[in-house]
Amino acid sequence: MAKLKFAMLGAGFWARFQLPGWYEAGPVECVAVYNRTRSRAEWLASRFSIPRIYDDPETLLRTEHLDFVDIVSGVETHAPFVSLAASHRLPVVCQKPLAVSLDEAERMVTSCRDAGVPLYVNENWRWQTPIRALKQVLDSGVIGQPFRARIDMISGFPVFANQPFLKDLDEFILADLGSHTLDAARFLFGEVDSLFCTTQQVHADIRGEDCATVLLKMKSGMTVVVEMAYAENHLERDRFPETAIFVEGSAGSAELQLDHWLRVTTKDGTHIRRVPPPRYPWADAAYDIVHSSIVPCQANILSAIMGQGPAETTGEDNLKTVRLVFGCYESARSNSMVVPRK
Ligand code: 89V
Repeated sequence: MAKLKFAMLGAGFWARFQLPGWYEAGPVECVAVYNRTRSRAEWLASRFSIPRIYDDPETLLRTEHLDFVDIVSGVETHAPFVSLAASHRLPVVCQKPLAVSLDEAERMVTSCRDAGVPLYVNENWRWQTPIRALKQVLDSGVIGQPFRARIDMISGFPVFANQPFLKDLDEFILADLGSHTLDAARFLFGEVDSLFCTTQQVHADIRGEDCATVLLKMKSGMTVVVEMAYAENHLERDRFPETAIFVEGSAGSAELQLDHWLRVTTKDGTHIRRVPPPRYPWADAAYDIVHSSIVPCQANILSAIMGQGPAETTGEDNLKTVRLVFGCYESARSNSMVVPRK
């Protein structure tokens, strides 16, 4: 099968994991890389044998013959780069968070839809092996009808060491991590009716919030609490960046515990198994669970680009998660329950 040719726009921290992720995901070839700082693009190109380097995205798109574009640059570049790819009528895969504001995200999705250009979001959290295993348990019906759940990603990990730009964001943990955890909530439990959120800033030297607590009232009637923190404090059970999830159902409970243990309790007792992610040599061991989830996420997007079936994390789908993220900011600001935009 002929390889799909793509270009990567951005050569920062995530590019060096998303790139090998594409090679695991299917028949692709990265033929060009753009970065504003050319030396970073050169570094990525030499490490992954990418033949051509650009420091201007317009020149890249005018010159190269591509099947799709992968945007891995900073969030402020997502809208202009998506629009650039769309003007070349190329399917475009964009990093999360999709946009700097809800209005901008809405415009990106609408303009791609109107132009008939497929837009996908590299929203990988829901593709984590343990989260998929938990979803299978819920779908099997063994714990009955879920009525309450708690999702937490509370970590003391020094997240700013690898991603220093996160310190400068006015909106931090809900945008960066909430994009993932709220998407996982939608994946596991369906759509949200209304929400309430509080935020805190523990680090003195950052601009945004590094702690958030969200109460989701789901359309199904379920209550879901999502807790997030990057307070860089000392936690006994810190396993960055794993998500712990506890679900109560009418006939039992299911719990995803740290170190990938999945416990399912029904009237017959507790069944315990370990559901670890695959290990890839290119993944950073500290981010294993996240880096490994890049592969099935990109494989799913690739099969859609190749016309072999729908993708889960389309722009349209991700917009529902973006509405939750910005609904949370609105709730925290107004100290009130918010109905996310429809
Ligand atoms: O996956 C991510 O989006 C990362 C991290 C896990 C550090 O939040 O930014």
